[in-house]
Amino acid sequence: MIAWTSTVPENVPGSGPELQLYDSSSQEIRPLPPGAGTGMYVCGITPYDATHIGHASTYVAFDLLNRYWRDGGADVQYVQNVTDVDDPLLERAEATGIDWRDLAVQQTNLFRADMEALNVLAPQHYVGAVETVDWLVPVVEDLLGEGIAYTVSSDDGEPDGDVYFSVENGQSAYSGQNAWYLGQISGLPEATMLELSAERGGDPNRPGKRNALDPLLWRVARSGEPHWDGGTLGRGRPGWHIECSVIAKRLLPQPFAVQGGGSDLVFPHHEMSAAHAWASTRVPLAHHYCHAGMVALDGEKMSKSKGNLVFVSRLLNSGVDPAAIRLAILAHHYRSDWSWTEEGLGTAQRRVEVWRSAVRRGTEEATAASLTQAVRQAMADDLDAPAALLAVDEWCEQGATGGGHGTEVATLMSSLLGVRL
Ligand code: 5CA
Ligand code: ZN
Repeated sequence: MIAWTSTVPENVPGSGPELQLYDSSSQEIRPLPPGAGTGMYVCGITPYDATHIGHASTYVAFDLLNRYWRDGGADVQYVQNVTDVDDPLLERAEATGIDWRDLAVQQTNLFRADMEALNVLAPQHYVGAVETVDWLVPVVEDLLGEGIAYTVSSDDGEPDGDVYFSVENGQSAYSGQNAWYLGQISGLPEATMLELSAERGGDPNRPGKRNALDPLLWRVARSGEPHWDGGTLGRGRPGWHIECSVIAKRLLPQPFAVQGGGSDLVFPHHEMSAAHAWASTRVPLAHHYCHAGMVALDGEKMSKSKGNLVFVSRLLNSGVDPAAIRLAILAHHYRSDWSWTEEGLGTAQRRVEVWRSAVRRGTEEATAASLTQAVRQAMADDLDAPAALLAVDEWCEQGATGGGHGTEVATLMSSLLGVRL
């Protein structure tokens, strides 16, 4: 699958301090270990609906990381998936009478256009689940062979042969340093895991499973559902967590630096993706597990049933400046949960204007250099975009007094913050 197109950030002279980044697994802000590299896997969309501001906020968060690494001269390896076959996509296609493949293509195209408008740097590898079934089947076959996965047959009306990952065998089969255990990534108590599993695509109550939390690796073919050749698994389609786990470890050196996504993916998705990768290779999937906060609308969780989704494409079509959308997002720290409001967008629109005229006025060379340092310092501190924005605001008020160096500041804004004025 091809990604979207993006412009390589212009070089800003000098470089910033070492990045301190929050890791959900250790619950600490800390630097990446030496030699961790700059590989990043960010969980992509399930393309059944347009990109809402919550999705956009998550991709903008990881774009800040990408930009900070690049600013330090790193050759960032960025991989993102598209969950282009999964229950929500198939259900939406069925409900709207559109072929699921067409729906996925339409929505992925819309997502690409949104990412381009928001100036999010493209991944080097943009991979659909349906492209990777051949990668995944042997991994599941091996897990079955080792007794870490098992097939379910039960008289619940479902066909026999769905393959599940055994969390118990996954954590007891290998021990020692770095060994995966249930809770390693999420740190959650089991009762919460059970609730989240039911809410987020799991099937804790399915009869025949060894442990309620065991996630699906391979779903054998059902009539009316798409299916692929699964070798000894029989025809079927992949489970969700194994998809990301297999794509990530196939395209990045394991362990890679950062596994990312929204905080709704901490459990079960990232917990189980890490479990699968560890069970297959006895190597951790990633060094840091990073999560962006959830975006709501006017204080209420954005949800399809409430119909309160704010789509990026709709904002763009109504003439909203993409730089203002980006600034409205960046006004919140990436880890905080926040609400999209008209007021927040209004503030961002005014900010764009103030920044534009300050850049036109220009600044002294030394003032541009100290602003650059302040922005880098803020970004190195767990990607503190709100602090970076305040530093720029202050510069607009006090530092943009002319002097011919406005272009340097515009480059700083666009290269590190992705804000194209
Ligand atoms: N395809 C899977 C990941 S493999 C998925 O979660 N798709 S998604 O379309 O539901 O979400 C795409 C990305 O946006 C994920 O990283 C998810 O964590 C993030 N996300 C979803 N809703 C929100 C929200 N309200 N606020 C912030 N991020 C969100
Ligand atoms: Zn994922």
